[in-house]
Amino acid sequence: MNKYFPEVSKVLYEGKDTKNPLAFRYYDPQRKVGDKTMEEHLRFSMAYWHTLCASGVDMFGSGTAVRPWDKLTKPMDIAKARAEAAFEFMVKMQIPFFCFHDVDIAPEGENLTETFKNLDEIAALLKDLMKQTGIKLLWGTTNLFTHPRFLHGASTSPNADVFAYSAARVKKTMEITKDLGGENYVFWGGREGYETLLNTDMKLEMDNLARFLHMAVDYAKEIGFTGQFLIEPKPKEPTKHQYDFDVASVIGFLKTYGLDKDFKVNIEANHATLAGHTFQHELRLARINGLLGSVDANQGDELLGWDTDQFPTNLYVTTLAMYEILLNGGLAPGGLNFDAKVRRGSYEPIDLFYGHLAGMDAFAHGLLAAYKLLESRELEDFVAERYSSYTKGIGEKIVKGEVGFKELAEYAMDHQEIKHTSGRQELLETIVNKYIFEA
Ligand code: XLS
Ligand code: CA
Ligand code: CA
Repeated sequence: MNKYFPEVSKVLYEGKDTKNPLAFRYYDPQRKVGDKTMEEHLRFSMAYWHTLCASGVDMFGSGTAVRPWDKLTKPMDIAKARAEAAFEFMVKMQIPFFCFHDVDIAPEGENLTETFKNLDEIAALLKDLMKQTGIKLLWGTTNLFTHPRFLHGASTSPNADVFAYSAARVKKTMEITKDLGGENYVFWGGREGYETLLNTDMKLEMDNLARFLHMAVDYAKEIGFTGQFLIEPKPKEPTKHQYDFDVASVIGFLKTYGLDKDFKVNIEANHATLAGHTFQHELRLARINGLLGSVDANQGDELLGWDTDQFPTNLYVTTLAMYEILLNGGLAPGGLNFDAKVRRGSYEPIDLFYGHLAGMDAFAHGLLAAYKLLESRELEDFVAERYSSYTKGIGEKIVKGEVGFKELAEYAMDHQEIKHTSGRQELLETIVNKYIFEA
């Protein structure tokens, strides 16, 4: 496997003092952190769409990326070259998982029959490459947003034929995901939302989205697909408002429609920021509700209001993300999928390696810092003490449900002098920094 990226050999761990730009400084796959190796903690995954398919096209300019298959013209030849290149890339980067949309791996045909035939052919090739390399499928998903047929949405389209067509596509990708041993299946509703309420039956659209997801659950049972179903929240882009706005909206939706036992969430860092939350907030909310399933590891730009899907390099953010993930007991069967693309100006194949390397080292560093932070219990002890009034006296009675307003009012009459303690934010930030410096 040295055909597509001959300029790069396998990227290895060389430690933090290495001068080699193509070596890991922190990611040492077999290094034990607690009772798991780094590889087991982090479960890195490559996103097929960005790494193999993105051309660097933007609203103002055409593609810039130079790729090894540029000279090929037949769509199926390109698809095969991409598949082989994907596995060469993952082997060289030591990435153990990948994720794909149906349209990333194979070109659409003239009709569903042709599209499915193309998919089957490439899926067979992927299966073979997976067997050769031991690389696994983290999740599959269906692209229900690029083609003009989805211009009004997929399962939330006002047109029932689009609902049916979308079902056919999800059914097929689910079958392929099952056949490839995929550990999860993702639903991201890029066009499941609206542009204006003036033309929108919001109630029917949300009911239909739920109907669609129930049908997916039923079909998975029918074919024996046991992977975890994940919903990926995003507040907007491409539509003005998306129903899976953020983790809180998804929790409400899943509970309203009786889907909360069958789904967890796939949290993308950049989507959290678009929703006006920190990445840690979204991870925390999902975790405390038992719904943290997987992560799309990337970052946005603080000055831009759109989804830039950059490789994650911010150590503060990766540390606090790993802190939540460790408290979650890990992500498996989910993982850390680099839903990230190189910048348009980083158009050379080698930039794909630099991008993933940056992200992998940033998360490995975050893991080390978060592990030590948790081991020290400095934050946990502080928080426990901060809420200790609920472990005794009136607080304990509140928690145990032993008092109501009447008893509380009586108690308050006798305890009107309230004593606070400092929140110590600056001290706590210094503690977090200390573990980041030391990792
Ligand atoms: C787009 C989403 C998408 C999902 C999978 O913003 O991140 O790529 O992860 O459809
Ligand atoms: Ca994503
Ligand atoms: Ca994104």
